[in-house]
Amino acid sequence: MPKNIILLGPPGAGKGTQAKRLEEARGMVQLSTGDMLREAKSSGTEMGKKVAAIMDAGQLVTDEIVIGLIAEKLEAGAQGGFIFDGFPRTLAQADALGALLAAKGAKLDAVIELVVDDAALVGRIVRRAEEAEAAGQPVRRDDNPEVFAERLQEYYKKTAPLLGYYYAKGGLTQVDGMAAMESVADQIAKVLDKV
Ligand code: B4P
Repeated sequence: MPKNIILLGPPGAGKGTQAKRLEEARGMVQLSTGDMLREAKSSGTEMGKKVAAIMDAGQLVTDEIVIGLIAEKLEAGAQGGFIFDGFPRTLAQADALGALLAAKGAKLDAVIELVVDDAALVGRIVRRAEEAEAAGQPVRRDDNPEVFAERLQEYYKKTAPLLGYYYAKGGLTQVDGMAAMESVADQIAKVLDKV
């Protein structure tokens, strides 16, 4: 049975890291709106030009753009189910996702919150930037302490309300995102095995 899940959590919580592991381990399909937007940015499309400055400032891209990207990807379907990584990030996006899934006769099977404290988050982001630089790879323009502070503020203002939204629907499970990556993956596997 395909399982559709959301990975929720602040920037740098490890949503992308865990989504990639789930793709490999379970044949699920990762839908990362962050990756989709970065791809649009680097390919220089009209949409990419529109979103570049917003992302570089650590703010959220408009609901309309992001919901459009997800709606397109859902069309293709996924045998193992979808991992929504970085989506939804607002209540409007959460409502839209519910409607899109319902229109396909599908539903959400789990919403998993990766819980990580703010100090650890900024440490991870700074480390990622340093590692990329040392390896001669491009550094994400939003991976620096100043922009990160804005990303975190956006999270608490616009995304954190989703925790109560999904909790009220009875579908929110917290996992300890401060643990080592392997251990976070084990915790997520246990949640998925139960649904
Ligand atoms: P995203 O790409 O979603 O970026 P993120 O939240 O920073 O990443 P994530 O939580 O996946 O962390 P990761 O695994 O990489 O968003 C970027 C921007 O795109 C947003 O600011 C916004 O502008 C825009 N955007 C995206 N979606 C949107 C939406 N729906 N609506 C509007 N705008 C949207 O991990 C980070 C680091 O931690 C890595 O270096 C990793 O190696 C490390 N790490 C992971 N797990 C660890 C662990 N357990 N222990 C130690 N380190 C760990």
